[in-house]
Amino acid sequence: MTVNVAVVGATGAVGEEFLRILESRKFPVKELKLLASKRSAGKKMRFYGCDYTVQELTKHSFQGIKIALFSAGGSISREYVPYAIESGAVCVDNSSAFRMDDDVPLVVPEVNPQDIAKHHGVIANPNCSTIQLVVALKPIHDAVRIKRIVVSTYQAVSGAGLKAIDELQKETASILSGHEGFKRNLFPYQIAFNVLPQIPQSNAFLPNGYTSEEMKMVNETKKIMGDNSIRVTATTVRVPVIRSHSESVNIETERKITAAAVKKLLSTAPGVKLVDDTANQLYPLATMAAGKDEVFVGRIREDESIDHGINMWVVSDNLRKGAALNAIQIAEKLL
Ligand code: NAP
Ligand code: 3JN
Repeated sequence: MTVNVAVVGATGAVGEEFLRILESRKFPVKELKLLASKRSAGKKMRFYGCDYTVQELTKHSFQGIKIALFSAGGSISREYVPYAIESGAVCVDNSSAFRMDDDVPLVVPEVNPQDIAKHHGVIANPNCSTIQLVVALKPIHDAVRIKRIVVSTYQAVSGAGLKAIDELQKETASILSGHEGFKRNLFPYQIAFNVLPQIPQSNAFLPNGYTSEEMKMVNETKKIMGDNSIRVTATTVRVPVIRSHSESVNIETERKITAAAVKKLLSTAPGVKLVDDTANQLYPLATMAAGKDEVFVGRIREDESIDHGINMWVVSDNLRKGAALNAIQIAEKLL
């Protein structure tokens, strides 16, 4: 069976990845519709060696569409997902617009595939930092129950879109060539050769002092794991890396689990690639995960400051498993 597919936000960092993954996974596309803003209408994008013309998104864009992959931000999803559903499409939405709605499944296929069936026309794709965290932690939670998670992220600039990649590249080149006065458009401070403890870059801080990215990780982790009792705290940080988010993760479990047992569990866990050979200086890297599908886990060791604690290092390509791949895996399960 082949189906008509629409990609909303096709010209963006996630949109471009959607096309690559639809193609490489041979998703059964009958007709493909590429949608973006008026600015990009008429632009050509390649799919299976052919040129496809980007069209302006309107409320009439979804006639005949079976699967709509949304990745153009929350306000676009809030406005256009209802039109897509009305036209008979099932939407997989990459934005935070519906993630915490009770009647919208928030799905990572390795963790809670059973929730897909509960959808009413829209399935939410979690935040990239949450996805890689829960893929790594679900097998441990199932084995010994996780009581508390403390996570700090090191997030690539591509998480903030194509303009952010451009700003890092241009600012780096400008600094290296000795020019002064580079004009930033996106990040509040220099991102080249720097580390910014603020994500997103605008309107980030909430009354509790956390950023919205941090609270997404807290709330989404509980919803996907189906366990509100897990305590989660997060610090999200932008680093001058183009692709792949890295995370330092500390967990406290109800029952004791050794580092060796965690390695054994994760060596066969779905979607996980264990890279943990410290004798040979082998551990996950952003460069290792970029362009790959798996969540890479390593540096697994017992937290010697508490009775039942584990530390680990978790890395994944934020545009693939963190966004486009996870959404397409959901769509595959839908079909
Ligand atoms: P991006 O590179 O800035 O691309 C934004 C895309 O949205 C472009 O295709 C843009 O089209 C389109 N767009 C903007 N305004 C539009 C409008 N009025 N009507 C139609 N299309 C419009 O951003 P990105 O990194 O791809 O991310 C896009 C969204 O995906 C984010 O805002 C977020 O909601 C979601 N996202 C989720 C995750 C995750 O963690 N799961 C990760 C990254 C992003 P033009 O070319 O016409 O401007
Ligand atoms: O900054 C990152 O690394 C991830 C960013 C994700 C993002 C960016 C803009 C809007 C989101 C998201 O997925 O939560 C959103 C949003 O839809 O709220």
